[in-house]
Amino acid sequence: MTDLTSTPSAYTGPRRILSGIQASGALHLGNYLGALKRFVALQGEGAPVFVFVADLHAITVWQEPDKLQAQTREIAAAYLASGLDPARSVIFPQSAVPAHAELAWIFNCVARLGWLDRMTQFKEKSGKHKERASVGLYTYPVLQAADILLYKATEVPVGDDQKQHLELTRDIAAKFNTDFNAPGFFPLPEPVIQGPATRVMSLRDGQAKMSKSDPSDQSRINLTDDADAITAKIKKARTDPEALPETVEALEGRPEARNLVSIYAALADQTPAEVLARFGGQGFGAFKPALAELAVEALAPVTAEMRRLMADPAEIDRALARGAEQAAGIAEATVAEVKDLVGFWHRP
Ligand code: AQP
Repeated sequence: MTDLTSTPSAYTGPRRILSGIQASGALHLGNYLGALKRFVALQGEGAPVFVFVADLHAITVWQEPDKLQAQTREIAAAYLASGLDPARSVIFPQSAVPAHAELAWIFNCVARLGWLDRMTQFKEKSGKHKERASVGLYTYPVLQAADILLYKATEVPVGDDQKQHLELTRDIAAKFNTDFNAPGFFPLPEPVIQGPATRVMSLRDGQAKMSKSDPSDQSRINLTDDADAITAKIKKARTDPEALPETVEALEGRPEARNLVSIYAALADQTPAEVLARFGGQGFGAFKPALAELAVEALAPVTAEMRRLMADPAEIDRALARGAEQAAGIAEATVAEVKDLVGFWHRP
């Protein structure tokens, strides 16, 4: 990667927070703790929060056309049910703001092939048959850079897996500002990767990320799981035979134990040290039921509210339409400035 981003940002605009989740449905505990719960916390931070449903990103892998709209509404329902307030935050579907695709094209001409070649997520997602992957899957991080920079976002709350993409966004911003002699035009956004659950791991393998594409449903807690399913999955979660240690350092080399302690901490708004102060010395026979109870308590209201919203999507659609209009106003202004900088023709 180039070292463009080591240059301090000359951007002087206001703070803006932005993030999104793909419209591929199937939200899990990793998305809830690593993304949703944190978006809601940031809502009170004094900077506007933009949260979109990434349906353009979703189609980088095949999506059934008759399901995509419902999946988009489902993510929006998760936003609302988790506590995002459409009166305070801008919630919108990515495809409803055409400027995302427009800026992504211009960024495709700024980003270098070598930069994209290094993206580990493409390698993981395309697997052994990369020649069969869509071109969109390859340029996915360029669209992500457009999503962020259209709104001149300064902070992007994401899970640990998105760190490399954020670095690419910063490189694209820095190169654009340099190439078009516009110092400080785009900010160099900061990834906000904080809290005990930036990387929630699979319940079956403490070395693998909890992910919707894991073939084992036992590996994850879905936001659609009921109390019995959540309890059963936590009970069956892989662990080691030792009792929980007294200190965080002693979790070293025990990935499954670390994962369950981190999940507990994130759900209870505690630090892992606080969790171990209570459970250190106890076995998983005591810890797992406590964790299951906490997970059910935290997720049941979100799941119930999502179901209510999905049963009558008018409320979701109103929030999305309002958000799309607000987002488009800002995005179109940025694209107009970008076109001027690039030198495109415009009506005299
Ligand atoms: N396991 C995780 N722990 C913490 N955060 C996570 N995120 C995803 N998995 C975890 C965060 O959730 C946000 C939205 O993710 P996404 O749906 O846009 O895409 P993703 O990261 O590709 O989600 P999955 O489940 O991991 O999908 P697959 O299986 O397709 O790869 C992001 O902020 C992400 O960091």
